[in-house]
Amino acid sequence: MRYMTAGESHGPALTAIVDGVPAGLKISEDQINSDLARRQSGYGRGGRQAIERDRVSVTAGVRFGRTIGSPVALTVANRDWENWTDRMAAFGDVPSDLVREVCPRPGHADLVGALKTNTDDCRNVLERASARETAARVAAAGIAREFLAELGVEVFSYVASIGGASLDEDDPMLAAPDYKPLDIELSDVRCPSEEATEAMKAEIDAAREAGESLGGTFRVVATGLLPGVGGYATAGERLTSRIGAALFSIPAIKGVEFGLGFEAARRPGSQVHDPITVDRKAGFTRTRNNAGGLEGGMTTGLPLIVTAAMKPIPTLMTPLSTVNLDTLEPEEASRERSDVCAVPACAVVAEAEVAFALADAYLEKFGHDNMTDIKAAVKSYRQRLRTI
Ligand code: EPS
Repeated sequence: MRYMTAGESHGPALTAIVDGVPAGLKISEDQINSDLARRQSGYGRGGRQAIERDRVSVTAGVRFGRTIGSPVALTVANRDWENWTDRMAAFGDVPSDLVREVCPRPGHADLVGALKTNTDDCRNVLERASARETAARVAAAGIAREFLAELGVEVFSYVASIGGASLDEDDPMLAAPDYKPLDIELSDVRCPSEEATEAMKAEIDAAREAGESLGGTFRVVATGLLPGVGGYATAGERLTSRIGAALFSIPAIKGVEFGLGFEAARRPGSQVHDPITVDRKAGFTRTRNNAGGLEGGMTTGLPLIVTAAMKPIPTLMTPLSTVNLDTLEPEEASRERSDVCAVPACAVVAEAEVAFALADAYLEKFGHDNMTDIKAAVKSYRQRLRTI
């Protein structure tokens, strides 16, 4: 299962096409819309989210609520488009009063993108490099999430830190973090602790006051996984690299850790690897989950736990210095309307990327054509594992 998106931040709409979707999968528009709303939420978002009310429109591949085995096309309209029709028109003459973006923001794709594409207007780059595109990813991932849910796999996320404020957790690798979804979603920063939520909001307030922006870390957790999904034999099969690449494809992601992550490099082997036990009913399992649910590039059957780090958003209301592309003189970077912090939203996008990578690996193992055959293959595999 793969997706591709198109669309500019202030163009008419974002579009996604998902292919490799099996027939007979139930799709819920409401579920996708609720994920889109989660991605829009979060303390620290800027004025744009007051304009947008992201809703999906499914225009291909689904009939009477079920997939029919053809590519699924999804669209999310940009409500802000009506304010940009002249500046972002697909055709017609360049408006005489058009203000080009010529002061590239350090940390954004503006400068390198403009050099690469030979444009004198960074808007041609920033419109697509904008994280607005991730709305299309979340919509598209609705297909992957429904597929996984049918097979008993759930994907959720929570924010672990914003700036200097962190969630104080017991060792999350001892077992799966089992926070209540409601506690996460009711928090303004999608963090399951009220105390940490308040500390994170205070960091965001201080950053806004100072014209700053903030990054942070979050975890994505997938439960209900079968062991042996992914592969060890070739580079392309390894789920570690596939999920890693998927997460690094999200704008602003600077680090990804599986399970213990970098901490594993500081401990001796006996305190890193997870002892194996066997249970007559459940089959093989582990006494802890330092591996974060992946061994040898395959799922172990324990929850997948992956932590990602997001850098602060490059648009600063107290801008850094840059160079004007027209005059080559030093100037302040442009001050686009922006978010102070988008870590809670980014965690929802990361759920989408993890869901795609897992759905793709499940389809590889259990077949592609239709849900009946896939479920039969999953059932037979489950039975074989229990009879070991
Ligand atoms: C973004 C800048 C802001 C964000 C946007 C990403 O948009 P605008 O320039 O229109 O105020 O709100 O994110 C979204 C629109 C979104 O839906 O996530 C940027 O420069 O990357």
